[in-house]
Amino acid sequence: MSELKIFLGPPGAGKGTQAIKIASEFGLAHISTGDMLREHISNKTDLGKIAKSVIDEGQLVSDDLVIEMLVVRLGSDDCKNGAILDGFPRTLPQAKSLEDIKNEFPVSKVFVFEVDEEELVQRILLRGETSGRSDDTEESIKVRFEIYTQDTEPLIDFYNQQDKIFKINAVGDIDEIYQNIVNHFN
Ligand code: B4P
Repeated sequence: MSELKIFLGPPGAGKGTQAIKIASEFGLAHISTGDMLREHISNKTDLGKIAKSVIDEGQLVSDDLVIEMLVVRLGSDDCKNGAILDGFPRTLPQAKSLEDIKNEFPVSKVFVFEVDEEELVQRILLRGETSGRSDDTEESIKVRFEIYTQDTEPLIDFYNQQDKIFKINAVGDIDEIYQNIVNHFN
């Protein structure tokens, strides 16, 4: 049985930043569906060609494609000790797809990253100056926030009903936020 921890939060909340550090600390796989999709785009795969314009507009890639990509990834050897899911699930159908594999990959905890919108916009625009990410634009950010509220935020209720939510104040010093997650990780 390989437990999954989910990092949930709006774009720019620091999920990726913390997931890399925590995965290394606990010897878990770090699975970022955003990173995987960007890799498909740069390798110009069929999935990458579909995903490119969707991501640039700030929309979500279709559930079927992302779910299939994730399930294949979970089959890798490095997921045997468990994994951190960074950016998945983002919709109810995605969350339900994890229920289908819960005997092998149960979700044990969901960390919700809380940051106010003004701070998020600043972070993403700052990152956009150096990352070269074509979705870090004001236009795309607006759509990404709307989609977060509409499609992803309801997952907090979904996992609250299973008593799996732990809220993290994700504003402030990166090392302090990291320590707070470590203290409540298991
Ligand atoms: P992601 O790659 O997941 O992008 P994101 O939501 O913007 O989060 P990200 O990980 O980049 O931000 P982070 O909080 O780490 O997704 C990109 C796109 O891919 C989506 O819009 C969607 O189109 C598609 N996609 C991905 N998953 C999908 C799915 N499951 N279903 C459908 N489509 C999917 O970091 C933000 C910045 O803040 C960084 O620059 C960091 O340095 C900085 N930062 C972090 N912590 C900080 C702190 N404490 N103080 C100040 N700055 C901080």
